[in-house]
Amino acid sequence: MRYRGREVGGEGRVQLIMESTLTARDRVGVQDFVLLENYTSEAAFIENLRRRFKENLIYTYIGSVLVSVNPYKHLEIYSKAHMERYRGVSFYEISPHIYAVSDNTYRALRTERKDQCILISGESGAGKTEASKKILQYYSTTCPISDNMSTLRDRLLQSTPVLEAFGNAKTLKNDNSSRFGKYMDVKFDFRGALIGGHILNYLLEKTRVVHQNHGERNFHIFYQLLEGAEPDLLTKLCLERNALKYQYLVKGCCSRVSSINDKNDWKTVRKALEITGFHEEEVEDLLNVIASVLHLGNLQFGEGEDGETEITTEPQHNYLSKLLGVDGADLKDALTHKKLTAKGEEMISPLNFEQAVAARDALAKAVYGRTFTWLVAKINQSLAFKDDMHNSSKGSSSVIGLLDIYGFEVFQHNSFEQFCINYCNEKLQQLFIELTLKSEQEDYESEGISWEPVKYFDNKIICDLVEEKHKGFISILDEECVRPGQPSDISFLEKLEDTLGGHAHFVTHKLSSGKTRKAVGREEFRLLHYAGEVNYTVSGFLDKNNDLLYRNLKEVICQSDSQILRQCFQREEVTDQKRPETAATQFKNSLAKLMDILMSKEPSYVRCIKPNDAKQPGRFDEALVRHQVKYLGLMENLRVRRAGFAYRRHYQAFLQRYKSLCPSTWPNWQGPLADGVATLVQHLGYTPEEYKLGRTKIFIRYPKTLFTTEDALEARRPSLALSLQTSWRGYR
Ligand code: AD9
Ligand code: MG
Repeated sequence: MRYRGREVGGEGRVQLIMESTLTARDRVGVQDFVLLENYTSEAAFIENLRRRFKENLIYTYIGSVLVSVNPYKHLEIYSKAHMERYRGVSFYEISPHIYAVSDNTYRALRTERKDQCILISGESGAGKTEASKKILQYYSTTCPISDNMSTLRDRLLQSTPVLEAFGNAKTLKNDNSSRFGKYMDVKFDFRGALIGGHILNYLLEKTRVVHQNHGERNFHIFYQLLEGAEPDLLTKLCLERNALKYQYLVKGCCSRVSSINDKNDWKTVRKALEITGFHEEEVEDLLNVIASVLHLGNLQFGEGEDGETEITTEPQHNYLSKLLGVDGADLKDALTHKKLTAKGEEMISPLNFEQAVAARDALAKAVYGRTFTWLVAKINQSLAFKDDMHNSSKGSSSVIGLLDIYGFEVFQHNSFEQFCINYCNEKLQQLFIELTLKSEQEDYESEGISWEPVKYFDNKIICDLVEEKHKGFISILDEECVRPGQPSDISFLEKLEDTLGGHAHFVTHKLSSGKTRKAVGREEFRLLHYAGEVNYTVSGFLDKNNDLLYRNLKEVICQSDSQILRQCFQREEVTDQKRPETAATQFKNSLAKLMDILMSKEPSYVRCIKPNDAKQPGRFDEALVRHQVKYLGLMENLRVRRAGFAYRRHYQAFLQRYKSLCPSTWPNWQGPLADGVATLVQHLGYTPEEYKLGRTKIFIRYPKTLFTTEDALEARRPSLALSLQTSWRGYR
């Protein structure tokens, strides 16, 4: 086999040649699962992954899908020299890499002039965020940059540490777990130069601000601030350096993590804030808000002489009103009373102890959550494409979208947050099915190509269970939240049982016979997700879905001196009598919009696999990997890929590109396009086994066939072939 394209040199070429010899193949496996002899065997699939993993070859293809196994150690494969090796080189000419996917997507954007997206999926800790960072680094380093956007490169890269500081945390699954979903558009002008970026963020796990499970931490920024800030700054924020002093930081009993250096990370984040365009006053304002959350956590309540709840920690209250920039007496009132409107009249009623604690926590969550959204908006301003400066490229920009969401997760106790995260993963899996397994097979059908269908599990049934109108999980939850009377988490569970009782993927204690193996507690329900069974504790679902913040607390914060808080809490919200959308419905709607965005683009996939639960290098837990291979549908993916055709093109495009290789089609073919393509491939010597002609497209079975044709084109017209390097995508 001859390898075409630019000189890849160095390790890339050596490895490629090694991989093509039999002994090396025995040792390092095959770089594309399509080449596996026993491709229907799951054991052979896993053995191939294992061999490669042991040799530090963490990337393998299934056609154009990249499978990535987390090495849990630094590998010397991400240098600038490595990036250079992948530039302009087709998929199959060089070892699999995240840079190959990045480059291929970029070239597809340029040659096909269609927006692209890269969807990164896998469970918590599988390496999604790291993969998305590598892609961003690749574009920032290798793509040209628009003249008057010279700082964009740094701003794009530095947006990551900022968002990770505020939106990531240590969980039991991952020391740097994303607790928000992130979709980022990287924008290019018509010449392929970087011109900007835009981030959409999805549902931050706000509960973490006030509570962490054992072995977990709050968001990184709190610890970074306490460890890294200069003494003067801490004094100004009325903080002590010791994280153990803060109630919101001690719930998980794990303020220090061996893999994390909070002090260094603080320096990185401070610098990153500067680079991404935050002014000194804004940073000051931001840190005031962060510190005020910590003081809120230390605010305590007791019973006053009149029997009413009152704040018993006066110093904390003073710090708080100073840092929030609000009137102390108003804040005190709002934390211990609620304002109700009954029959057009306003009434003030005192909160009992539990209600005051809940109001305090709700304020902490709202302040933090909205500040996070503000942060994303600020970063977007700094990455914004300045349209007026770029009149020449107006209207002709294109984007590559990067999706890095929170991965599927199952803990000992799972609540509303895990429900949302896992639902989000269901949606992403559904998209994968729609766009690969299903559409691939539909394409054969509509083109009239004979085809042995591949069976796969379609998780649409679970998506419907969650989101169907009126009888889906979220509808039932929303209805229970507004029901008059005394709705509770338990009454919600009963409603679920009544409505979803017969569903194959829903189980409760009462309904548990035969559907699952593990027991379901009386206050739990179980969803049989595509990625595994998860028991959810129903407690807290109603409150978290309502996400209620008393109106009088909002009123106080609206009047804050803080610019950030005034932008986050606006007057209209207090006066608006309309009931806001519940958290689950907002999330559902934002995911639906996200799916539309992704569907409008040409997708590429990175499927991340976690090799062990201990976060350790070198350990490959076969059972764990097998489970992921199963639920990610990788075997089905491979079967569809193997049984089918690696490449397809509309007749017009195929003929246009290769017509110069055949005297009968050059310079112009006059007859029907299908006949022209048939004449061309006959001249090129394609065997019937190698290709099929559909209604509108030619289907080519093996990459080799196309490589040979590309080689012929290159030999004939070297300059043209290089400039038009085919974007080599299996699922096109
Ligand atoms: V979660 O759903 O946000 O909880 P991710 O994003 O899938 O999860 P992440 O990318 O954060 O996982 O990876 C977890 C850890 O694995 C990282 O902090 C690294 O320590 C490690 N990792 C992941 N990918 C790589 C890699 N390519 N090289 C080295 C890696 N280490
Ligand atoms: Mg992540």
